[in-house]
Amino acid sequence: MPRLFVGIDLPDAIKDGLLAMKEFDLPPGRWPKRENMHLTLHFIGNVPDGVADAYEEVLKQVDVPKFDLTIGGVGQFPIEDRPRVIWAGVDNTAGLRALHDATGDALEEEGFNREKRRYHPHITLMRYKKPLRRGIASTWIQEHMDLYIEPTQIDEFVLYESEFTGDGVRYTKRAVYALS
Ligand code: 2AM
Repeated sequence: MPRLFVGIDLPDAIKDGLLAMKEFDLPPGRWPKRENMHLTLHFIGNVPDGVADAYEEVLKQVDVPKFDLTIGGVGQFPIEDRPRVIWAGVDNTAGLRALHDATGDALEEEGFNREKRRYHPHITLMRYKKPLRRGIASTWIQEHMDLYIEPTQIDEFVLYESEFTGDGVRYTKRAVYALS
């Protein structure tokens, strides 16, 4: 069963900006490979081949204009507890919300159950198998709070397939959809 998610492949300028922060004063964890860096719109998970085909098809209906993506600030998940993930923030602009809503609506037509929690767009930078001790990342987070990467145009979105390989996770593009 393919494991799917819908997301945005980040433009080079954003990947460059984020990779420039890859510093060694954070405890070692897993930082995504350049080619894997993305923004998730909807995590789908494992679905039968027929459902994957239906999702792939229905996403062609999405008709949303190109928009600018702005990166700003960093944070952790869970927010109040021992972090498992350190992320870069993404401005939840009208353009991004339009794409998030339209892709969610399209998938729902084929039976997808949308996440009930509010969408909190973020780009995962560091991931820890074992949560860090409380406070251990807070200095790094405070130091990088002023992260800002200029608005960069997004002109497509992607249906990704995620595969576990001996060499870690690999995201392949099952389909790419142009924005209008
Ligand atoms: P994350 O980076 O914040 O963990 C592929 O797994 C992508 O889908 C990741 O960017 C991941 O976000 C996102 N995702 C959202 N919900 C998920 C879930 N329940 N399990 C795995 N990945 C999830």
